[in-house]
Amino acid sequence: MRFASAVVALVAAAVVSAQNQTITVNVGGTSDTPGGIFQFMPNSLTAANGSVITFTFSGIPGNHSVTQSTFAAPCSPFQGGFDSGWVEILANSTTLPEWQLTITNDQVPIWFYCKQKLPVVHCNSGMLGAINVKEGSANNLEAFAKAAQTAALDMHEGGLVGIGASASAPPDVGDGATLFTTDSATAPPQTAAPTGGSASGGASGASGASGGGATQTDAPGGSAVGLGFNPALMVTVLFGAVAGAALVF
Ligand SMILES: *[C@@H]1O[C@H](CO)[C@@H](O)[C@H](O)[C@H]1NC(C)=O
Ligand SMILES: *[C@@H]1O[C@H](CO)[C@@H](O)[C@H](O)[C@H]1NC(C)=O
Ligand SMILES: *[C@@H]1O[C@H](CO)[C@@H](O)[C@H](O)[C@H]1NC(C)=O
Ligand SMILES: *[C@@H]1O[C@H](CO)[C@@H](O)[C@H](O)[C@H]1NC(C)=O
Ligand SMILES: [Cu+2]
Repeated sequence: MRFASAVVALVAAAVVSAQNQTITVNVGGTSDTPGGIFQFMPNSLTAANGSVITFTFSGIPGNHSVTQSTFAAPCSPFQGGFDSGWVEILANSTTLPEWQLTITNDQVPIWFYCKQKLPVVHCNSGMLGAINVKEGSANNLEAFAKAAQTAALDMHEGGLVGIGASASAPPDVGDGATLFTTDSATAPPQTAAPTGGSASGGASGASGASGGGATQTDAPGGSAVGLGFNPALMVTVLFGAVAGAALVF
């Protein structure tokens, strides 16, 4: 049932077009959002060279990324692909961090996903999208989404410059959010440096404000928070959820 509704949601997704326009994609929903937390809205776009896509991290609370993949490996980074890093937004945040991506080659399809793994792999849950998919191609969003449901997650870092699209700066997180460029929750060993990520130094350099995350020692523990948060923050998040529910009911 869950599978069927996910596919229906993808088929029904709006296709947004732009020529030298600024288009906005919302990154992450809330539990009230139709389609849920784990999605990009819209998830299918057409954008010509020079168009700027503004990814607005709209899922509050949330902890999401915009990471380029290939069609063939939906939940793994494209070597030399773009990567926003994880943008963590706490329940009490009132700011919506943004990240601008400019289309540099509208002739290549661009596939992207969220590389958050807690409490479930967001990519497996449908948090993915596509730009400039060729009409009629078998390599379409529906096929990509289907493959993503069982694809292995790879959280290696990309850079600012991607294939077919590039950013000139990391996400602007302001005061209300934190940018993570490595996964401090489990501190996985870096087995290999990503190759071809020519601007990754710039992205890493901007992560200075996120050092607090490195002090976290909790095991991920498969928490049910639903937003990629550590157990240490569950209390805050649950409290917020209860408070929110109290307002609704
Ligand atoms: C539109 O995009 C093209 C391709 O990048 C660029 O050459 C042109 O200057 C842009 N036009 C405007 C008005 O921004
Ligand atoms: C938001 O919550 C965090 C974590 O509980 C806290 O550290 C921060 O001070 C709060 N910020 C505001 C503006 O209330
Ligand atoms: C967009 O830019 C790429 C890279 O320069 C180029 O190959 C492509 O033809 C351009 N698209 C159009 C419609 O001109
Ligand atoms: C957000 O995700 C990053 C990457 O997984 C992680 O390092 C960080 O601890 C997460 N933030 C919270 C509050 O769990
Ligand atoms: Cu996500």
